[in-house]
Amino acid sequence: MTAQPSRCRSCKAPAVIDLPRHNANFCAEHLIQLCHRQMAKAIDDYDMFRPTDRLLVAVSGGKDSLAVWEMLIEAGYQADGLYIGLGIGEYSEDSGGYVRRFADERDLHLVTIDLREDYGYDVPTAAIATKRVPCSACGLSKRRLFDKAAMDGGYDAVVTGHNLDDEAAVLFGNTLRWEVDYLARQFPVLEARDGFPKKCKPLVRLTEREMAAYCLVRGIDYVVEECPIAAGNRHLGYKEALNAIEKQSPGSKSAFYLNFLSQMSPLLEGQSAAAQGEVDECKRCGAPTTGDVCAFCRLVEKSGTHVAVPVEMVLKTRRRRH
Ligand code: Q46
Ligand code: ZN
Ligand code: ZN
Repeated sequence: MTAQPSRCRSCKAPAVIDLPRHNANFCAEHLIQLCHRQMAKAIDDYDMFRPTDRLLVAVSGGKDSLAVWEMLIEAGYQADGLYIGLGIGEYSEDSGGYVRRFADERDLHLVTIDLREDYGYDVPTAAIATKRVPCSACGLSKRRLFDKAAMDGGYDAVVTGHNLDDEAAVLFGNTLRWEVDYLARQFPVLEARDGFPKKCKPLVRLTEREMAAYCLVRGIDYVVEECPIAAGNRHLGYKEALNAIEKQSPGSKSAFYLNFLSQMSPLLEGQSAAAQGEVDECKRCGAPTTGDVCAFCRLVEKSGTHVAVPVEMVLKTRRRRH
């Protein structure tokens, strides 16, 4: 007896993906519809933005950020892209190529910043020069430059491609350590305040697997390799742990994250230290800061005068520590 091919729940055509958490299979067309529906629900439920808003999508060249950019354009939003060249060896060269091709093919407006050309450093050099963990130097640079590009360009919100797997993994880590301050800020929308733009994550109801399938059926070419610095980090370990739980009990991952948003988040309102603290202006760049000079300007100062460090050196140092 031959096994029956699985059929789409909506139209009974051959399915391209099975989604145990929805207890259903979908064809390409209905997978695309499902992705759009889930994005629209997140935008609506968390009051992210309106059709007249100008959006700046932070694109890395990976599947999620390119997919959310395309989905927003298709849904009728005005969305430009922002790409930051981080100087992480071949990975950055490749990812920049994917982003530029994506924007060119669709005639979309892309804003680009290159850390080395525009600020005189790159992520591996900043990590060594400031003795920060590379992802911390990288995250600080990205946050500041996303904020600056959005404010300078008069955008209404910065959009990122964080998906359900990303957010559930961060929530898992924050919960394991009961990081109340981080938990209080872990919401798919951060409102604009004190010189920071609004930030939104429209893909929080969609999984990594769903986004990969979306890109496949839409023919979106993206950088498949992860950033080499991410290998072996805690975040990936949390994702694997959650995937093991999800396999045993489909739907657990979305329940863990979405029920946190509906049931725990309201109880944590006002708990964030950042929401309570006094904010000043950085003496050098005018960005909001709690000290005289912001952490980004201090990082640029130290890293810009440091000899350039190749990414391989950062990876070697990490391997020695493990
Ligand atoms: S923070 Fe870290 Fe990512 Fe930057 S250094 Fe690579 S892994 S790219 S999201
Ligand atoms: Zn179908
Ligand atoms: Zn500054």
